[in-house]
Amino acid sequence: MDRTAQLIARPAKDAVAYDPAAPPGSPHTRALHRRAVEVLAANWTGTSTVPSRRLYPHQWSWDSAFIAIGLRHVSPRRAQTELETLLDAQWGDGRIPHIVFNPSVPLDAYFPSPDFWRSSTAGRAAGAPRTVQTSGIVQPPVHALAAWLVHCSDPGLSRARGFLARVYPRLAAWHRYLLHRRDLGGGGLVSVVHPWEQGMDNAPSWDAPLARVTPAPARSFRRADLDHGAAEDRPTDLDYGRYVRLATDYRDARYADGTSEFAVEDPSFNALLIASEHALARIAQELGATATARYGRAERLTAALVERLWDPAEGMFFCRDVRGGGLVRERGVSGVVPLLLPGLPREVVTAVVHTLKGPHFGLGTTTRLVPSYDLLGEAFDPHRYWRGPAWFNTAWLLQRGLGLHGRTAEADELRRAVLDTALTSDFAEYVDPFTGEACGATGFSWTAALTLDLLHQHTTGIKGGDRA
Ligand code: 9WN
Repeated sequence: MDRTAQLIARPAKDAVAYDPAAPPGSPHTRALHRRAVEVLAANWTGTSTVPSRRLYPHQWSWDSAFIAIGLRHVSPRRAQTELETLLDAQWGDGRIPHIVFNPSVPLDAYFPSPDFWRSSTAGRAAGAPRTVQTSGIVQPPVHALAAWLVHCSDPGLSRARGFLARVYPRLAAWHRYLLHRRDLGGGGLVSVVHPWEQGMDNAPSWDAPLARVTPAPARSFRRADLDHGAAEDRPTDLDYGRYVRLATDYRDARYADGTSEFAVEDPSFNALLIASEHALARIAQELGATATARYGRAERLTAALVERLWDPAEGMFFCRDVRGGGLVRERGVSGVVPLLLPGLPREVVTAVVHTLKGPHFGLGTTTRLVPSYDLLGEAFDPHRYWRGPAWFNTAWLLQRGLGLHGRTAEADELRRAVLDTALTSDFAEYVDPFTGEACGATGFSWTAALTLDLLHQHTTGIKGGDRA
C-alpha cells in the first residue's frame, strides 16, 4: 500500500476549521492534511488525477502540474506518474494537450468531447498520438516547475527512477513548441489562441478580442457543464458559442498555428513559461548539462514581458490583443501573477504588491484570497467564473511570489487565508473573494494539492533547492 492509500485508510473525522495559530502536527493541521489527501485519493484514476469527478472527469494539463506539486508530499512516485501520464499524450510537434481523455468516461460527460476534437485524425499532421484521445489546444506551462519540485521532494527516488532524464527532453520540446510556433505577435512572447488555453476561461480580458469571433449557433452543441454547475456562475451561452467557434476553426485547420483570429499575449501564461524555463535550467544542471542558454532565455523573456505587457501607470501587467494591436486594460489576476518571477525589476515588484493590496484586489483588507478580477471593474461578479471569485492556484502562485521577494508577512497571511478557506469551503474549486463561500465543485484536486504544499511549507520553509 503506498503512502496515500495508507493515509486515507484512517477514518476521517468531521471537518474542523483550520486554526491559523495551530502548530505543525496539531490536530487541526492533521485534519486538514488528512482531508486534502482524501480528496486527491478520491480523484485518482490509477494513472492521473481528475480535477473533479463530476465536472471535469478527464486529465487536465495545468491541473496535473499543480496536483503533482502537492502530491509530491504524500507520494513522490505518484506525483511523477501524474506528470508522465500527461507527457505520454504529448504531440509530435511538442504541444501538451489541455485535456487527455479517459476512454472509459461516457462521451456526454464533458463537452467538448473527443469526437469534437478528433485529435488522432485532425491532429495527425501535428503529431497527435494515435492511442490516446486529447484536445488540440494547450494550457499554461507549469509542468517544468512541477517536475523540478517533484524531484526536490525525493531526489533519491527521482534519480533512481531516472525521472528527470525522461521528462527533460519532453519538457524542452514543449517549450520549443510554444516559443517557435506561438510567437504570433513577433515580440518574443507566446500567444494563446483560445481562452481555455490561458486557464482563466471567462476573464473579462477576453471580452474585446472575443467580440470579433462569430459564435457557433447554440443549437450546434450541448453544454455538459450546466448539468453540474449553476448557469449564473458559468460562462454565458454566447461566450460558449465563441469558444466552440475558435476550437472548431483550429481543428478544421488541422491544428496548424498562425491563422487564429484570436491571439493574445497573456501575462500569467508567459510568466509561468518563464518560471518553468528557470526550472528547466535547474533540471539541466542536475542532469550535468549546461544551463547558461536557458537562464539567458528566461532573462530575455522577462525583459520582453515587461516591455510588452507592463503598464507602470497602472502598476500591473495587461494582456496584449495581438490581432487588435493593443493592451487590454482589464485588471485581471493574470496581471499580478508575474510576481512569481525571480528576475522581475525591483520597482515592478514594489508596484505589483502595492496593486495587490490596493482597492482593485483588496488583499488583506477587503479580501482574503486574491479575486480573479478587479473589485471595482464593471464586469466584476463575485460568483461568476473568472470574473471575480478567488481561485486557490492563483493564491498559491502569488504566495510564492510574495515569499520569493521577501514579503514574508503578506506571504504568511495569504498562506493562512488559503489554508483556512480550503477547509471551510471543503476544497472548493473557487470561492467568493469576500466571504470565502464555496463556488463550483467541491473536493477540487488542485485546491487539495496546493493546500498540502502550503502545509508542508510551514514545516520545511521554501528551501533554496525548491526555488525554480
Ligand atoms: C475548460 C479543469 C479546468 C481548469 C481551467 C478552468 C476550467 C474548463 C471548463 O476547468 O476550464 O478547460 O470546462 O471550464 O477554467 O482553469 O484547468 O479544472
